[in-house]
Amino acid sequence: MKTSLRRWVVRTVLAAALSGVVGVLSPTGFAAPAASVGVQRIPVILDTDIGDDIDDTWALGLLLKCPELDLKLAVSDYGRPTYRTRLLAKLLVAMGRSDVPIGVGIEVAGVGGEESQGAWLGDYDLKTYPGRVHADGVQAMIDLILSSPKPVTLIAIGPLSNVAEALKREPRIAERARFIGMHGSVRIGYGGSTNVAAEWNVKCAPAACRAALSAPWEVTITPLDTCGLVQLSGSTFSKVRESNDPVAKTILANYRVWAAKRSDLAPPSVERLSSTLFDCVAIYLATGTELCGMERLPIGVTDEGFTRIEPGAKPMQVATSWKRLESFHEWMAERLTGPNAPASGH
Ligand SMILES: [Ca+2]
Repeated sequence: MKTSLRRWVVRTVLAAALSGVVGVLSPTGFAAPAASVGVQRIPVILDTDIGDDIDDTWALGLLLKCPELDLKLAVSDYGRPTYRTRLLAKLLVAMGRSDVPIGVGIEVAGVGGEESQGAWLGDYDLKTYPGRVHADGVQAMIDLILSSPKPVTLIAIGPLSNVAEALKREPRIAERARFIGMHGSVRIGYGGSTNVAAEWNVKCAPAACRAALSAPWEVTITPLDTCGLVQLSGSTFSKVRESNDPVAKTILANYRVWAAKRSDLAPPSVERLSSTLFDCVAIYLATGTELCGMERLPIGVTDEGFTRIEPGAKPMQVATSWKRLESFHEWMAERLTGPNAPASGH
């Protein structure tokens, strides 16, 4: 190797290492992502009930910080399509990713209530969104999955009305995608309780959840057993709170607005700790599973919204325990305050 070439290689590898894009250990010990050195990114669709609990907003930000993942489409789910899609749009603008196509999810009768991030959303006009807006978000999901050269990962972090509708319209999507969801309660309920619960995303639409979990795609879920234990506090929370990163700042601004409306869900001090960040675990599971204890379990869905281990039900990968929960908190804080993933196609 010529000296000049060798110098260039050394310089490039060093620069890559310093910017955290090759598989070197970062200061907190995590293998940094390898997105910019020819590693294939995973095409992702996010299906979200953003605008109710605040964890979807954290999860969206986290997804934009994962260079392994290439967000191709984000669709609002579980009704209130106008509010949720406007919120998605304004969040993506604030987070510096207004190139991401978004889709309007289906209306769900009877779903309404207060807009807990309405004070941040203001009178934002969806027409001003620079990216593409699909009026039929379900069809956009189907079209993307069927046309993608690589299998799509569908990350679903809400009740599954859109996903069930998509499977009904076009069952072949299950041959072309894998499903990762924040759903259920297998052995643990809310807040680490040993009473299993009819978890919200399942309970709101049990039939839709049953359709999604039993479809013939690879299914991975984080039930309350793992996602219900995630909460940033101490140094991991303050790292995000003190960050000047636009994604972190947008999350915190929305968190404060949301907490003022939702004192029933918000912790006592929003400046010291997060609420439970259920949905962020589904994002993590699209990148890897090493921090979780995974089990392959046959899971059935009852009409009341319980997820039971049921012989004969479809087996799926279930994150039933944490191997290293504190490492997950550190990973989240590091990602949320790190660089944005490149735009799609880069
Ligand atoms: Ca959610």
